[in-house]
Amino acid sequence: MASKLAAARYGKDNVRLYKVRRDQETGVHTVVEMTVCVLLEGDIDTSYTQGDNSVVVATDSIKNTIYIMAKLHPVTPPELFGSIVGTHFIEKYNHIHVAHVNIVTHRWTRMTIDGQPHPHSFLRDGNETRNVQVDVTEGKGIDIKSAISGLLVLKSTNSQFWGFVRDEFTTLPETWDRVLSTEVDANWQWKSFDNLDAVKAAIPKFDETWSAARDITLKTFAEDNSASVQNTMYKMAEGILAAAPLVETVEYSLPNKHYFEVDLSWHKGIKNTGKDAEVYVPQSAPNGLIKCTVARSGERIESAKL
Ligand code: AZA
Repeated sequence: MASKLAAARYGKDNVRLYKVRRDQETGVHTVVEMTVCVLLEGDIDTSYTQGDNSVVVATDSIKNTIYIMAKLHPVTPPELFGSIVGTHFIEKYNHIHVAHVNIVTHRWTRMTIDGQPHPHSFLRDGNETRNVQVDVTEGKGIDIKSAISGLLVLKSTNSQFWGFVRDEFTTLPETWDRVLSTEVDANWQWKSFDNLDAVKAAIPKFDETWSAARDITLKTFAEDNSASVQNTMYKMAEGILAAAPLVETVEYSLPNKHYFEVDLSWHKGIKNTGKDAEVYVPQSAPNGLIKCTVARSGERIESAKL
């Protein structure tokens, strides 16, 4: 059978990394924990088609390189560290042309003890992560997507959903007041950077934009009297585009985590629906899943890219 290798990339996934910075004067420690994936592309086809390992930088060496880079360079902001790691691979190996670096940064929030920030103790306050996908392409530049993932939120009122299609398949009642809960997955694509120096010139923007995106997401969620998940997420994305000029597109992916009313009238006529609803049943599945990509031009992005 005639066949050819249509696409190939390889590397090390789930590289766990922790770095501490010890301020010698104050004794204050700062810690970062991340999970890194590096996948390489280039003139590596013969390793697949002919068993030619001379073109393979072993995935073990890729893992070692991540630790060496973390020791020699800052690991924050993750957009910078991803760019440093990716640039290293395309510069070090002539036959490697693209490096894809994914970094998930886990939360370690400084403890407050007796009202004071503790110098060396931290807590995991939730499963939310800060993620980046950095693609470094020889001769093209550095493409960066930054993300918030796993930020679980709920509001107990100011969410409506009515006016939707009603036909012979519809059972969902219209509502003017419901519980709204979702786990925020938001990402923003930066304008392409020419090289590592261009990324370095933007260093302060990465933390600022992550912080602004998180604040805008939470403020919009809390303050919008939501017509739908669709409408509220669009307002969030518009807010991020307005706040961050170097960002080209913003994407949201929001599960609608349903909380159903439960009729308890079978027990002594208890009222627990409509305006009397207090006890609800959180649903684990199925859930709605609402996605969008918002761009500056207003042009619709092909759905295949979602
Ligand atoms: N959007 C919502 O906000 N709520 C819903 C939907 C929807 O598309 N469908 N059912 N409930």
